[in-house]
Amino acid sequence: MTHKPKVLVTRRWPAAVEARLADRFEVQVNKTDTPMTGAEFQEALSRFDAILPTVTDKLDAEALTVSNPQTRLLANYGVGFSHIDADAVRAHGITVSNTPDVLSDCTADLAMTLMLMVARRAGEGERELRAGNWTGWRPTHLVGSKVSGKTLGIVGFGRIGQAMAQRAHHGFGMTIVVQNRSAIAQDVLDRYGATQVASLDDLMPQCDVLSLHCPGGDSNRHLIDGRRLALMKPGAFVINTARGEVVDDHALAQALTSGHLGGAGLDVFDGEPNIGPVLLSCDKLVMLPHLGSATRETREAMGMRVFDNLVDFFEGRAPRDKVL
Ligand code: 8YV
Repeated sequence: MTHKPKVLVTRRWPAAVEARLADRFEVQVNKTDTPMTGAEFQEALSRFDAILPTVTDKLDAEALTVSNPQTRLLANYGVGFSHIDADAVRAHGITVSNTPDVLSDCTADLAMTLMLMVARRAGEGERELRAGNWTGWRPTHLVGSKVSGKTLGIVGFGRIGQAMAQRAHHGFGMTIVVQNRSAIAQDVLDRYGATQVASLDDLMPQCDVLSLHCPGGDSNRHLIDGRRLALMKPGAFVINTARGEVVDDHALAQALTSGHLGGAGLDVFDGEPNIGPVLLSCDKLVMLPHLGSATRETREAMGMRVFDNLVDFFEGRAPRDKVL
């Protein structure tokens, strides 16, 4: 690199990563702790060689309506990139990279957390105790469902889906059934004693727990809708650590309040951080504020992975995690 490329970090990152970036690049960090607006992105696209967005940065077609952008790379801090308009970046010839692998363990850990909290009614129990309403131990109090040995349906069998299968099958003796848009090699399925079904409609009736690990975006919007939820066994659970738009909130709330579903656990929301009132009133719902990758180790590793992609790109190679 002859000159230091100009790089925009759109939110505060772990200090160690900000320092590493500053060694190698001319870095500007948005320190306001509020997401940037579309107009701010349009301005940034004309000034920075690379922008390092997060899931809160809506780089939609409008934000990307610029002529001759200076920006050549969007090095996304995160694995999911459905907040970036693929057609618009292709039209500009902008490269996009993400941060796979480094967050699979922690995201799967959080999906397990939600599954266990929901099945064992931990959210209800905590709320009851804090409200001072616990009257003491009794045999029928907050009785949940056993998870060990049950059937887990996984939608999307990429790295995170497989990390979930690893935990659920080898740790909890769960039977794993998967649905994925392409065929999964038999030796990969065998690692988790998993079976792949042909369609989502085939998967739904088989699961005691359904866990989502597919991409978001328009093509998967409301993949889990009222019709599909009705195909699930009575008392089944739904866990979403993927993207909010994959689940139809109203259909989910309806399936919870009618008693058809036994519970649900959500880490992601359509239109987050705004949570639909329809969800807030559901008792059998555990909700977390998008914490999937939120550990010190993972957030640092994600930043280092972005750094590696930047170095690849500005040394003239394809970024190792190029997705567009
Ligand atoms: C991140 C995530 O926290 O990587 C993803 O796709 O959803 C989270 O792990 C977020 O995307 C950061 O941009």
